[in-house]
Amino acid sequence: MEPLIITCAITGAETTKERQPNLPVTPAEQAKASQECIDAGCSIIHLHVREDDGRPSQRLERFREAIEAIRAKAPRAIIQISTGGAVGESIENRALPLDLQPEMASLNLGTLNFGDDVFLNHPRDIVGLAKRMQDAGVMPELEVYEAGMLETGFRYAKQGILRQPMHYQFVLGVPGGMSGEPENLFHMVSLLEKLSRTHGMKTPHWGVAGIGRYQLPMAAQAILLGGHVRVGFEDNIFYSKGEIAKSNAQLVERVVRLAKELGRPVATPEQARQILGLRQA
Ligand code: KMH
Ligand code: ZN
Repeated sequence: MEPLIITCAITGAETTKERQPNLPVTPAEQAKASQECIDAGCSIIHLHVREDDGRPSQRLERFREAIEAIRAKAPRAIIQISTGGAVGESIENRALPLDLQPEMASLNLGTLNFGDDVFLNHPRDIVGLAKRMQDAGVMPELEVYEAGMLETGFRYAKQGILRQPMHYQFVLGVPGGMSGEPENLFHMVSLLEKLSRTHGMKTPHWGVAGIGRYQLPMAAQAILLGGHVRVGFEDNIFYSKGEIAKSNAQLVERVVRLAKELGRPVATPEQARQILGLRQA
């Protein structure tokens, strides 16, 4: 099986220091967390930034500071900026960090209820972001929260809006999207394989981000099914039920141990770049 690519979503836009005191918020904290994660076996840092008071931000300068700090401490890391931002952020602001030409960026393929909010992704905006990414050589990671969004990716690939092979992230467990039950992951994986055959397209790479209590079981299942894994405080703040995780790296370390036990090699950042076909930043 392909080496396992581990992504860590170290900060997110919703998690607070009140709920997770070890959340990295400043560029220095994010750089330290990234270094620990990369040392532990992670390849990709999914990056949201915050202002010093913890508010989610899409400010270009803040992304620049965070990326520079991460590159100084963890030069091998693949940095994937978020174009999702926080719920309610304008699409203009969400696109801003693309100006920094990161190796990867998230691209959300549809609108959904996101807890008590609505996470809006107008088709016009999705296509606009996809074109900007393609022009800048930024590899999109396709964030999908339900099966219709997966099918949307294939539609865009047929139209040439997305390049092949695509790279999907199944985000399972957001209240409003598909949950992290095994049936849902199996459905996503088998649909992805079927659509690839039907359309004669290259089979996309895929990973799964289980939200909250789904993080660990989704990781274990992805290791066995040949997918990739995302962990981190954006999606889950606990190590086990009622026990707050000490660091993002602690969550990465567990996935590395699981992969070793199950006989799946873990990708280095260099291998991850090759598997996903990234251009070097
Ligand atoms: N904060 C969520 C509303 C992404 O990074 O692209 C969206 C999100 C997805 O986190
Ligand atoms: Zn995110």
